Amino acid sequence: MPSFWRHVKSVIQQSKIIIEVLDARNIEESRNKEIEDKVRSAGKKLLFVINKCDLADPKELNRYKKNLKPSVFISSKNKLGTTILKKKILELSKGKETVVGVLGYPNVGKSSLINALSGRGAAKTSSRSGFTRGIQKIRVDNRIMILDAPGVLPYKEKDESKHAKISALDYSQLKHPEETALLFIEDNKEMIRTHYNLESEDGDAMLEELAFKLKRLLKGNKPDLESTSRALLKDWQSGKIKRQVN
Ligand SMILES: Nc1nc2c(ncn2[C@@H]2O[C@H](COP(=O)(O)OP(=O)(O)OP(=O)(O)O)[C@@H](O)[C@H]2O)c(=O)[nH]1
Ligand SMILES: [Mg+2]
Repeated sequence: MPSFWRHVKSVIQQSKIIIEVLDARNIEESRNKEIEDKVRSAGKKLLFVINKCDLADPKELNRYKKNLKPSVFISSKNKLGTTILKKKILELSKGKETVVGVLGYPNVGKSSLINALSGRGAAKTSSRSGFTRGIQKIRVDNRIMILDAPGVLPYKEKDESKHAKISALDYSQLKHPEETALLFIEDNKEMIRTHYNLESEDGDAMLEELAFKLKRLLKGNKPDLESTSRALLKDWQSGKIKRQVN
């Protein structure tokens, strides 16, 4: 069994409620059905927490608010929604003391969520002996204990473009940045055109135009498409580009 599955199993075993953290900009794609199945078959309660709502399109969020249940929408960055989340956890635990495991893809904001809930940096909380390496236990209040765990990808998923899009794979680690950036542009033309103020219609042309805008050029003033692709995905992953359409 790969080590990340050992973490997942251990977190599920120790918890009564599992929070699956999802990225508000890519809610569906950041769901890990393997984890959801494991949580359900272990008889534990599953709560969806949609994080990074400050970066998402409110209209799209409203659609999910109706359809994805139980769910809480938050921004760990702006500390919005954390009181509602605590209330929801206590509602699920029927007011009793409870242990909540936090799982999800890498980089969706699991640790940030825990910091926002506990009101302090999780980094200050040391891992306790007896726990699987990588899992941290953090007290939120007198009734809620939270387990932080490393991010997990679905077992057989090897989709670089998808992982880059949901920020699970860092822009600097991409093997095929240009291919990934072009797929990303194709799916998000309007958003990217607006953000960078581009005029081109076609995806390839947009990437070239962006290279000139960002002054990412090779000898002879040729556009450096690889470096431009990484720059675009960096801006996306670091939250500079919002989904909001005004
Ligand atoms: N804009 C915005 N950024 C956020 C939010 N929550 C987290 N981030 C950013 O997302 C990045 C990842 O956050 P982490 O909390 O480290 O994510 P994680 O899920 O614990 O990541 P791993 O431990 O690597 O799996 C950081 O750069 C955070 O600043 C949020 O609500 N809004
Ligand atoms: Mg973390």
